[in-house]
Amino acid sequence: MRLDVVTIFPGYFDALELSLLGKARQRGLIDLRVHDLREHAHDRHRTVDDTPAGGGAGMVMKPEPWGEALDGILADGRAAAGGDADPDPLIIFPSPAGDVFTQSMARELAEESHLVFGCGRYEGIDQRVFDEYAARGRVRLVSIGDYVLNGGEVATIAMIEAIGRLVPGVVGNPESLVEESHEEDGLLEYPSYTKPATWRGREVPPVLLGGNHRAIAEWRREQRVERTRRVRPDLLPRERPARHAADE
Ligand code: 6GU
Repeated sequence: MRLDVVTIFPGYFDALELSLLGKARQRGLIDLRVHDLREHAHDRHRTVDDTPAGGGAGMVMKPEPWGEALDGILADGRAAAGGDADPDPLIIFPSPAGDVFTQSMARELAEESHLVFGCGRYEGIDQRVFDEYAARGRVRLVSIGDYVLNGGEVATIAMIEAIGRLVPGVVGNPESLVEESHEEDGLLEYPSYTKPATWRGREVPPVLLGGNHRAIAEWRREQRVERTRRVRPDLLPRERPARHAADE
């Protein structure tokens, strides 16, 4: 999978040299390229922002550096595909105004061969950049949740980690992918324990030490349902609405 990121802070993405994703890059499973937007600003101060048309607070990212950066990546993607059926890359702009990123979206995006992330800062990117690339190909605005970040970088790292680990071969034991929160049946994970059997007077639940695999599986299932009911009831399959006493 090829991933391109456009940002004014390439340093954020050093984190993706670590751990599982870093190894996947070394093994050639993930080809991640980080581009500094300022390389495409040609004035003396390498300006990427300007005041908003119509006035107002904050600054807006200028369209020209974005156009040059994205055109370069798209052209390079076509050249790398060598004239083959080049699947049109999907351009993602992290934005609190986008569709909410979920595990199901991560699964969908993991099927793509080329994703481009455009990380905005300040009050956002000139709208014509979205309009231009949406007219020429596929563009999505994606939010990682209902809170405000200073820019798209941290959101992009979160998305790349969630998507990257679903790329075949990235996670060594594919079984570890299915038993997780938000996978399989949409329930949260069960609590995990290891040795010692007693720590600061706290015991590992005896069922886990009893060797009865059926009982362990049942206990884990109960824990998942109970935990989900307690912290994320919105994730539970819809139960029939409780009948009012007056209906009896
Ligand atoms: Cl994708 N970007 C920004 N700036 N803030 C966010 C976000 C994205 N998702 C949630 N908050």
